Amino acid sequence: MAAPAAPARSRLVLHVDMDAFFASVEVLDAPSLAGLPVVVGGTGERSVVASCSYEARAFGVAAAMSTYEARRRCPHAVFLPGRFWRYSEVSEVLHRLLVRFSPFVEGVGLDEAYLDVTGSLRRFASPLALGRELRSAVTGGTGLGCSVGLASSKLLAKLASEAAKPVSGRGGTRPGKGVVYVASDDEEAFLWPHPIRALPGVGPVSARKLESLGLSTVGDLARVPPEWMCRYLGRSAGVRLAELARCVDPRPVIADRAPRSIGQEETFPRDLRSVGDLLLEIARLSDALGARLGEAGLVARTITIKVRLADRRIITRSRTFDHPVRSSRELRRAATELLLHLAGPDEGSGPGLLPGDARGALGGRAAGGSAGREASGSEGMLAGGVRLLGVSASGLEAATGSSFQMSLFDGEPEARDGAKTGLRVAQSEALEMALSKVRSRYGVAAVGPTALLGPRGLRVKRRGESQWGPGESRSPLGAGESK
Ligand code: TTP
Ligand code: MG
Repeated sequence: MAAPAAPARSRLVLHVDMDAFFASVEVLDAPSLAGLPVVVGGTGERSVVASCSYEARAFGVAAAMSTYEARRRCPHAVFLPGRFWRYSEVSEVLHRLLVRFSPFVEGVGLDEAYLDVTGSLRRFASPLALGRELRSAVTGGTGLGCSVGLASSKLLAKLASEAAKPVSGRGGTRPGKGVVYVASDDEEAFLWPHPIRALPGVGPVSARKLESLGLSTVGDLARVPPEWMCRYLGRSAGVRLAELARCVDPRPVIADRAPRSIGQEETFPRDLRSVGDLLLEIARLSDALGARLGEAGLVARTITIKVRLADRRIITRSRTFDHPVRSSRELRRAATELLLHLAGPDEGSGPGLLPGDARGALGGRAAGGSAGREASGSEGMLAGGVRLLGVSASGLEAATGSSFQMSLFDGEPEARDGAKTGLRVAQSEALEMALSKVRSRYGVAAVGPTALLGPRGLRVKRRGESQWGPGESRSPLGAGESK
């Protein structure tokens, strides 16, 4: 599925590429090969090398070289025919690891992928820290080495991962940097010394043409007027190369299997009848959902609540926002509005039915546009009891700095005061980040909104908890609290 990633400029793209992939898998499965020159490819007369270990590269062996030539250069290498099924198996493991770092993963071949990690960056101290963690996760999960590049575009991220590779030469093999991050201020200094063949779309024919004109590096290309390139290469190739040479590469990361929606739901051991209880559950579910969106680096445009009544009818209600939503607080407010709308006009104002902060969060506003499958009329629909409650987020996008700024405190008094809003936004972002760090260290129950504080501490929703019905002994409200 094609899913939109973050808009250009503000993006952080990560490129990961396995080191000597086929050859490394062979070494992994036969450890006695470690440290030896290993060549994987066809063994026939007209065959070529598909992959070779860095030890083989030290003898001048390279991918796409004829096997005959590889044997001549390194006769003592171990030549193997390759096991494609096994490489696919490892590739699948790699993909499963990568989606933990971003929902926007675009696989390229078996051993490389681009990730839009713009939103995920919030969980890490820096782009380099993110890259290092991903690299050690890949190595830990597959037993294989990989190289990682990070930059604002696919072009630069790929070149950065190449710059992170191990190095082989006459003197032997030495480890590479492993992770290279190209900051936006360093893009030209990094890109321009590369040969023009480093740019996608520059094949041997174009390269020869440009080299015959005295242009050998990307920097040389960047210095000639774009019209000049169009004259020699044709309009579309000329414009494209002129842009790439100036570090302009807006190609998006097209996610292979990005989620359409993320949701939390819970089936209760006893049907809930009080709006107060339902709102507490909404708070728990929204809190858990906000944490999951944050972990995935996503924001959402549409919030949906799902209610299964005691008679098993299902009702859904959703609201679509014109700004992205991510914080637990905003999710909770939207879900609360939707639930109260279902509960009927009197429910939101009756004394004692709502926790004080839930009433405050509503700010007297009515629920926005709603849609969904209707069980029957909506007045007092929940009075017969609620068996299951769910909150989900769809219309997902990668979170960017600006999407957070627009989403927070919208419609609240502080939002009208520009200076104050900026400060609150920064404070809130710092708070969300701190919460996420505390939770990753001490567990999901370590911190949460005061509304979830019960006599036994925080009653947070854990992922997957009660998804298919409650356990025997657990009450979501704690013993004796359920009405
Ligand atoms: P690459 O990533 O280009 O090469 P590599 O992983 O072997 O080495 P490195 O990335 O460290 O430079 O290709 C990935 C795999 O794709 C490679 O292991 C074998 C396969 N492949 C082919 O089958 N034919 C080819 O012509 C090439 C280049 C690769
Ligand atoms: Mg590779």
